[in-house]
This record gives sequence, C-alpha cells and structure tokens, in this order.
Amino acid sequence: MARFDLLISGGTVADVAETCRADVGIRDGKIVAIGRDLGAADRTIDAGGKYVLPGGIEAHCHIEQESSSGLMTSDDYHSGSVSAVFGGNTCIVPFAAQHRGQALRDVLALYHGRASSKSVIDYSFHLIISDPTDEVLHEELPRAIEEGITSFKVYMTYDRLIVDDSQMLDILAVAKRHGALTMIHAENNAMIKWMSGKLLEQGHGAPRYHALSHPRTAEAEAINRAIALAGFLDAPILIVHVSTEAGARIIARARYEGRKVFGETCPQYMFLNAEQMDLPGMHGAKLCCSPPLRDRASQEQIWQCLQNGTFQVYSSDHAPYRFDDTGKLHAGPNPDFPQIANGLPGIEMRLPLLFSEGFIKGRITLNHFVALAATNVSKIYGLDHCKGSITEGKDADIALWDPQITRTVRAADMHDNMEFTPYEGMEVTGWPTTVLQKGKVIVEGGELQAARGDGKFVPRRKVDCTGMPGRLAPELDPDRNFGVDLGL
Ligand code: DUC
Ligand code: ZN
Ligand code: ZN
Repeated sequence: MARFDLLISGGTVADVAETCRADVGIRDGKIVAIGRDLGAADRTIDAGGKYVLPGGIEAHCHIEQESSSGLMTSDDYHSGSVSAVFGGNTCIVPFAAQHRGQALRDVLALYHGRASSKSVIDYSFHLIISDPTDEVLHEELPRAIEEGITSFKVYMTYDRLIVDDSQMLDILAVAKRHGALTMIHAENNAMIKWMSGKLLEQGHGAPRYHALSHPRTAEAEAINRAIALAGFLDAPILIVHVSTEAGARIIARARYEGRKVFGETCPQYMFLNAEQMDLPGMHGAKLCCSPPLRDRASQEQIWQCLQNGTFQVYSSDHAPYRFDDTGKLHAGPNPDFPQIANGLPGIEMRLPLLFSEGFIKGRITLNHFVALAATNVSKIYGLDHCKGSITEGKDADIALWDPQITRTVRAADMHDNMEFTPYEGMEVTGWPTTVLQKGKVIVEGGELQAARGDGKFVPRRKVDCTGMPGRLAPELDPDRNFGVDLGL
C-alpha cells in the first residue's frame, strides 16, 4: 500500500515565515508529511513551477443573507462558495444575521440549512447581533459560542441594526466572559444621517454622493469609541472594513498600547476609488458600499497599513447585489443614494488581486501573502486547529498558484451570480490553478470537481489573545470595585 493517498511534488511551499522546495504528503484528508523523497503515493500532482499555499479563508462575506431591509444577496451558498473556491479559497465564514425579534437559535438553524445543502467548501458563520435582549446575551450567545460560533458582528450605524454604546458594552462583556471576538462596523451614525440630509435637501441624490455622505471622520470617531468601549472591559475586538488612514492609525496606536484590537481592510479600498463612481445614470450605484470608496491618496495609505501590519485581516466583504430590481435598484430605477443597497462582489478576486499587485509586484512577501490569505484569519477566528497553514496534522486544504499565468479580469469569467466585477479589465499575474479540500482535488483545469453540500460546518475555537496584554480599567479591577459583580 502506498504511503500517501496524494503527493504534491516539486512545488515551492510557503508558510508565514519560510519558503522552501518541498513535497507534501496527504493521507485521509490531512497533511502528514512535508519534505523531500517522501515515498510512494496513489496519485502524484506535479507542482513544478508552482507555489503550494494554504487554501484561502474568506472571513468576511455576505452569502444568502437578507439585509436589514429584506434584500437577499444574489449569491446563495452554492454560487458563493463556487466563486470562492475558483479564487483559491477552501473555507468561508459568512454572516448569519439576526434581525430584530429573531431568536439566535432560529437564525443559526436557518443558515445551517442554507449552507449544509449547498456549500462546496467548508464554512463557519459569524453572527450579526441586532437585538441583544437578556435571553440573547445570557443564554443564546453563550450557547452559540459553545457550538463553535465564536465571533459576532455589531453595527454602530444603520437604523435597523445599530446597537448603542450601552448595548455594545453588554455584548462585549459577554464576548469577553465566554471567549468570543466582537467584529465592529464602525461609522458614526449621526454624521452619516446629517450629511445625507444636507445632500438630499440640496438635490444631491446621485450615487456618487453616497461617498460624501459617509465622512472619513465618521469612521475615525466610531473606531475610537469602539476601542474605548472594548478597552474599558479589556474585551477583544476586530474593526472590519477599515477604509481610512485616520481609522487605521487609531487601530495601530491601540495595538501599540497592547489593546486587544485587530484590523481588517478589503480590496476595494486598495484597488478602487470614489472617482470611479462618476458614471452615467445610475451606474455609480454598482460601486456604492459602506464604508465608501475613498480617494487615490487613501488607496496608497491603506496599502501601506496592510504592508506594515496594521491590518492583520484582508477580506473581500463580498456583498453581492445585482444591478436590477432584486438588488441595487430595488427601490426603483432612479433611487437616491440612501436607497441603494450597499455592497460589492469580490470573493473570487480577493486573492488573485493581492497575489498579483502585492506579491508579484513586490509590495509584500509571499509569506505575508500566506498570512493575509489564510493563516492570520485561522488564528484570529479560531480555525487554526485544522486550517490555515501547510502543517502536518492540518486539513489538506491547499491551493497551487501558477505565477506565470496572466489574466484580464472579466465579469463573464467570475462564478458568482453578479455579471459584474468592479475589477473589470485589470491585468493580474498569477492564478490558483488547482485547489484541494481535505486532500480531494476540487478545482483543476478550470473545472469544479465538488458537489453541492460537500462543504462541512467547522466549529471554531475560542478567541486567543496571547501576546496582547491588555488591561482592565481600574474601576473594573476586582480589588478596587468593592466586590461588585460586573459579569466579566
Ligand atoms: N457592511 C458590510 O460589512 N458589508 C456590506 C455593507 C455594510 O455596511
Ligand atoms: Zn459592515
Ligand atoms: Zn460586510
């Protein structure tokens, strides 16, 4: 009997620290050996000239999710996961969204049902919490965490989602106590509403004004407040989709001070800018997202913050709404910007863009690419017991990248349900040609070899903040608070 089910031979293997020529031996879906002259296998894949990297983990995407205004994203768990895997990913962590009045167990049952029958790759969920009732806080959230849903997102804006500072503290306290990570959409709601009102009063309802209506300082203020609230309790947080240098600096400073804060940015803030929204008619609506696209200078600043480690997470924020009455134009053919659904597609292009413009162009190392593609996310979101690196004992979730391939990005080549990509016409170098999940080839030669429902739910571990010392506010110090139980 051969020693391995599969051998990936002759490729260049990389993790977050090292790059070397090595073969990878796989048995029973796991990586069991990395080295040279490993022995016989039932099947050998020649990876000569290719990079052998962990499959990407896409940790911020909206799939088969109703927005707070009832709109369904255009991708379900089949098209969304297929698009992800063609972009070199082997795991997705979309959102299971609680709308007000819903019990979390019903929300999770709904999303488990959606994903289990359709996803072609492994998945988990983050919860979105919009209704932190006592039952949610003290029974449902702790139960969800025990079931392996160890992160949840809260919004500081949007009327139907917003949590106030006091609710945020409640959620942060539960997260801290039970070992979960709170993800925060940080924008100041009042500034957005005030700006939107002024713009609309003066007749500026066109899509391009969406960007103006979300001032940079709205992001900075909310990030600052979120960090203050979390810092007060010494609770870990991750600020999602950071779009401004001002916001990034606040995160960098908090991290420097040892706060338990992580930062995420997205390709749209590096590769796109608000000038591109100046399109005829309503076409600018295709680029409405929140936070919005910024200017060219911002693009470069966000790149720098990715390079210097301010952002540990790089996600697509794939939020696909079609340019028709099911999506962007649900409120009619000529909506004012507040009625336009927010979000861009990008799950398939996240990694090819970073590989090409980051690694191939020398802005980041291959090892930093691996960290951003998979390893950081696996550690931050508790997936590193099974995923996120080419390491003995982990799932054989692997993408082979060919650095010689050059492609022009075309919507027609994407596998999502959008017929639009904001990256249309860009030339990229490097592409994930072969993708494996648990040792099974699931993409090869441009063909999908996985079926609906092949992907499995992955319970995640609790948050690990090793190396981030943090500190409780003096008022919460058990030695100084006169024995009051604050539930931490
Ligand atoms: N926040 C997201 O994370 N995605 C799309 C829109 C939004 O506000
Ligand atoms: Zn958001
Ligand atoms: Zn999002």
